[in-house]
Amino acid sequence: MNNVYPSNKVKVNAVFISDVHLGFPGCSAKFLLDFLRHVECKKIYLVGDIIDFLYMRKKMYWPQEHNDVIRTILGKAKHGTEVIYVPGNHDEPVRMHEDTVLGNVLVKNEIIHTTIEGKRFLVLHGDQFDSVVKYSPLLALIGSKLYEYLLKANRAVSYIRYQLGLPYWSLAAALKHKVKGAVNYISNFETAVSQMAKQQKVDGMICGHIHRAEIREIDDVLYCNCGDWVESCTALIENKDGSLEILHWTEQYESVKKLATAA
Ligand SMILES: [Mn+2]
Repeated sequence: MNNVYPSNKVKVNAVFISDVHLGFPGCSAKFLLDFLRHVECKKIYLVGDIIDFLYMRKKMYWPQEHNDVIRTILGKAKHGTEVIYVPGNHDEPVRMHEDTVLGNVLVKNEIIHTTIEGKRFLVLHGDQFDSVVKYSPLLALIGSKLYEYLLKANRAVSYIRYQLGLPYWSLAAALKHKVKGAVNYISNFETAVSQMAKQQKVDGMICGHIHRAEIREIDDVLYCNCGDWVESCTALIENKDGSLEILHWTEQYESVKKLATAA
């Protein structure tokens, strides 16, 4: 299901976003800002790789839009939204601040989220499975120079498609699905995550890390991945009725724009 939210707000219980990669040129801050401005929720979980310290160690990159993302999130935290920051491997330095509250944002390396229906989900970034899942060319790609070029090409393609009035399409994501090793890796990762959910006796897992949004039942547990804001611009949401759903914000964004022009 893909609801279109015109001028009104997306009202949900909880929002889960991961792999934003602020400080990395591939970050789609514009779409994320638009999403954050449209969403109203009780809780926001930042599921890791929000700030790309790994990239910034190599090169400093911090445009205004990246600052605006931080300001918008802190603004929500100040005005009653509970914000929980679950760091990932690209923002690993934050992990040593577990249980600290930074600007109304609570840092937790992992945390249980209970839905309105009472279902329990373990929330963590997902790099914890890197040692279990066999080496992945896909993960080696994320954050590399090649990935950066790929995303640049992606932006060029997006711009042309936009000019032609075609919907958003991710070159990087499309290529990733074509690489055989990547597909195997994704399924191994999903299996490893689900096994952990069973061990921890939770109803499901919510993670990020592999830049691929998904909600799928695996072996009686619900595997949820928030996706990313580099290629796919996706968020996982818990609706008012407790159901979980993936929002593809580029689609929402375009629908809203079309409605606005039609009006
Ligand atoms: Mn990661």
